[in-house]
Amino acid sequence: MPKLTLYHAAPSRSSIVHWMLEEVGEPFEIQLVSFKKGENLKPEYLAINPMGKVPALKHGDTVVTEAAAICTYLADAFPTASLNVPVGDARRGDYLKWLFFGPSCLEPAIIERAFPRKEAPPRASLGFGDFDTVMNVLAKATGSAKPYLMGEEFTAADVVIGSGLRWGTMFKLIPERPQFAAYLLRLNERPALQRATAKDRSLQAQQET
Ligand SMILES: N[C@@H](CCC(=O)N[C@@H](CS)C(=O)NCC(=O)O)C(=O)O
Repeated sequence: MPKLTLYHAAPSRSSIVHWMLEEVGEPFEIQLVSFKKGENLKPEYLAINPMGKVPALKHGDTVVTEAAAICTYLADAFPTASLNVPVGDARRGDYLKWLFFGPSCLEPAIIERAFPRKEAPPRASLGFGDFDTVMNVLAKATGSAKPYLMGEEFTAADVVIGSGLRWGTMFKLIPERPQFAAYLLRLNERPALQRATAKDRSLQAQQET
């Protein structure tokens, strides 16, 4: 079995993958990358991710970067964990839509809210369109989630979208909507998320020493 290593800063966007790995349930190692010590910009790490960012995942000789891509990869690589919608299943289109919606719409909308530009580019030129539309689309999707985005089955799409919504809620960057609150409550009940969050707390102390 090829070894799984997560390059991680706790907590950060790599916490998305930490949660995903806990859901997958295969053994994995964590290699902490300290931003404070500049480890993400050292040649050894740039050889793994030339972007100088976490997360990165090593699976045997395969290296994957970009949180949503890693979640998609893990869900497909470990199908027995039932976290993907396989090729050939008609629901895969919707599943991939949510996996891409995370980094291409939800995250940029939140960042735009956190650091508004003096002059906002025209809506048509922004991939995420506008903040309110992103929130409305997600409120509709989470409001009709039964109980998850893809129905009864929890998938990698919930890890990606759920992480974005959790993060935006934590920093009060997204509006309070009953649909978001109910969906996040369901996600917070997942033992894998609870394990990853608890582990992140102790890792945070460790990585700065
Ligand atoms: N597009 C990347 C973004 C990763 C990212 O921005 N990671 C941050 C942590 S939240 C980072 O490594 N920051 C360190 C830096 O840029 O110096 C992804 O989705 O994985």
